[in-house]
Amino acid sequence: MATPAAPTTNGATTNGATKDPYKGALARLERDGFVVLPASLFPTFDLEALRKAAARTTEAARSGKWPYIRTLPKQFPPWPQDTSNGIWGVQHLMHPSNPDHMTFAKSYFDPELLKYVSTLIGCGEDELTMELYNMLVRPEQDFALRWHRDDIPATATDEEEMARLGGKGWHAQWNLALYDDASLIVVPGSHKRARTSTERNADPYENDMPDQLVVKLKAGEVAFYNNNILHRGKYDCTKERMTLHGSIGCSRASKERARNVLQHGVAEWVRRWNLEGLDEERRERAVAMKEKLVKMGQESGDVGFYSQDE
Ligand SMILES: O=C(O)CCC(=O)C(=O)O
Repeated sequence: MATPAAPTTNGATTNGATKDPYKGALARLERDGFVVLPASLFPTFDLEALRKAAARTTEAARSGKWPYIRTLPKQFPPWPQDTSNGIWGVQHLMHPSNPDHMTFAKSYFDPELLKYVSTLIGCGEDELTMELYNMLVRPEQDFALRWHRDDIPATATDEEEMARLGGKGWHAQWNLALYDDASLIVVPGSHKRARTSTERNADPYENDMPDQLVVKLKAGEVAFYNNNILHRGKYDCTKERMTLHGSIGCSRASKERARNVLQHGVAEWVRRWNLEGLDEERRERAVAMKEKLVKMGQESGDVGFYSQDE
């Protein structure tokens, strides 16, 4: 009998079944709804520089000097500026008024990352569209997000869920942990099916959902996940967290994607961004990706919010 293939962290198998790491990652994303890629696949990520930039940006956000923030206890945009309960995220890392924006841009437009993104979306590299680059940070009090799918409301019927889950997402979303991070919790496989009655009827903050899995990232690892997998965030205020939270789309994406992206307010500044300072290897492609985002903003008009009051 043949020896079963031994999966490696990046989804490749050791007996030759899937030698292409990009396709291996895609197979795992499709099967489980998420895939964790080791730091060794991204040798040009400069973790030290990113940590320093992240610390400066977080400090500016906590002290009121950076206005683009996710404030407690709100889960979805728009976030009020009231920081009395603290923050759990920092928005728009690549905004030109952030002194560290180029350090973040260098990692966002990383050529190796873009190869994974392109395979995971199923989209040519020339069709990639800039979307969002934010950071999820340690709140100053314990905090949790409810179980959710990013773009399918909890009120959706089984049929509505299946209709949305059956369509192509046309984007890739990832968490790049700058410190070890065990905040993201998913139900593997739930990106392909409607919620079970247990999931539907569970407490929105259920701590023990059947089959739930904590995505444990070591510093430098990248988790790509389907943003409509059933998931939540649970944050321990004693544990440092600086996790870069990015998404990239494809020019073939629909209006629904435009709302998901533009509700964060990125169109308001991206037009003014000239990407000066980005190295030549990244710059040309980055400019093309940015132009597609500008176009999305111009064509979409007022997109509203996914869940304004939560
Ligand atoms: O904290 C995380 O990693 C998950 C964040 C999340 O679920 C969200 O922003 O919708």
